Amino acid sequence: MRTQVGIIGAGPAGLLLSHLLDRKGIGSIVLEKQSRPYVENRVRAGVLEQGTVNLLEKAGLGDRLLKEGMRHHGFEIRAGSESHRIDFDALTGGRGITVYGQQEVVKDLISLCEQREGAILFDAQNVEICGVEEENPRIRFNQAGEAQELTCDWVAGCDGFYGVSRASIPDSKIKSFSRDYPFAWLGILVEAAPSSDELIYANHEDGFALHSMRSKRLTRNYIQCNPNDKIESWSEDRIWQALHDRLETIPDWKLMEGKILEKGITPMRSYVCETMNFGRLFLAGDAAHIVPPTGAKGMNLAVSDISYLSAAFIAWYETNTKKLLNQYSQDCLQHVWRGEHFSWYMTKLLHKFPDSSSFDQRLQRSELEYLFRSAAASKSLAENYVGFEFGR
Ligand code: FAS
Ligand code: PHB
Repeated sequence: MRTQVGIIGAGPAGLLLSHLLDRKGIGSIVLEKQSRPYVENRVRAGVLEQGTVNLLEKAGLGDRLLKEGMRHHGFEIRAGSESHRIDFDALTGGRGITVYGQQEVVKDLISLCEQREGAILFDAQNVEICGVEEENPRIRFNQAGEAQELTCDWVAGCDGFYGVSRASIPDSKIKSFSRDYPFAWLGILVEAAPSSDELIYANHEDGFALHSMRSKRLTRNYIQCNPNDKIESWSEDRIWQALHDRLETIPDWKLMEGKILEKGITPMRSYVCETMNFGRLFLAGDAAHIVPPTGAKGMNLAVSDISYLSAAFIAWYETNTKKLLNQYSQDCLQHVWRGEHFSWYMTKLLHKFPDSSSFDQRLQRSELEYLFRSAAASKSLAENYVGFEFGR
């Protein structure tokens, strides 16, 4: 098999890259180890930054997104008995976020990519990247028990944190930066109407909680839990009790319960791989970096990487220049580190750190008090949350 760009991973990064290249007549094949139903039903991110919405709309993915996506103009932070609204319109001159599940973006991208025969190969097992430093790298894999080999000009590693791409770069060429947090998030998808028009983040003495949503009939709630907790040790009653305790801290507000459709525990870590490219292999999205979801940056950073990588590949094929390819890592990492810092800031601000000293606890309380009374502090948080323009 032969294509111009071999893409590993059919998540938001890999699928968006394939679609953006196709719009410029550049061929690609996406190799995905899971099945199509698995990929389309995996519940993950929920918040699209302004820049992500703009890019998806420009790329012809605006229909369902603008019809079914929920445009939000702010969100609420609760701490103690206080509540503070971050007003995007007043603080960012009208930029905002759109709540639209990551799996909906993935479904939209798959239905577009599937219009191209063979663009995505699901159930591709034992993927192995060979010859990344040669002119034509090859990707070996198994599909339906048959050994296959895909020869390409370039390889895009969009296979997430546990994929094979980053592992294909010699350790000596990688500088890793990481931080593990002493907690995880337990998330539930619930058949219930949202109890608020906007997202509510809560800093509570028992731990963090978040009330989010997916539609007028679906909500997405999270609580901080221990990193080693097993989902089986959290009964539905225990989950709801924690959510009520941590979110119902202001008068006359109740969290609506409903049927739990999905529940899971996600570890919390920050990770950055410097460099994001080696030879003809380019990493994008979670394959190169991970953020704690408190800042709603994960998927948006993946889209940001792809805005740079697609521009670099297009420049190569259209003008035979490598300038954008050569500066790909540098372009992405500046944006990635901004996202890393903001995600760490939001996580530090809103979670209960089991080993925090009384001094640390006073610092956290002072940070919240300052945020609640200072327009400058709220403006800084707002501009980071709605995101900065990225890419080319
Ligand atoms: P992805 O991980 O989405 O996609 C990688 C794809 O590569 C997957 O389909 C995988 O099956 C495939 N793959 C892996 N190894 C392969 C191999 N060897 N061969 C072929 N294919 C391979 N972000 C937020 O902003 N908010 C959230 O609430 C949030 N919740 C999350 C919950 C969970 C459980 C996880 C794991 C992540 C969450 N994230 C969240 C982050 C998430 O949204 C990512 O940032 C986003 O999926 C990044 O997209 P990709 O880089 O495309 O990677
Ligand atoms: C979600 O709706 O899944 C969500 C929203 C905001 C976050 C994290 C997750 O910070």
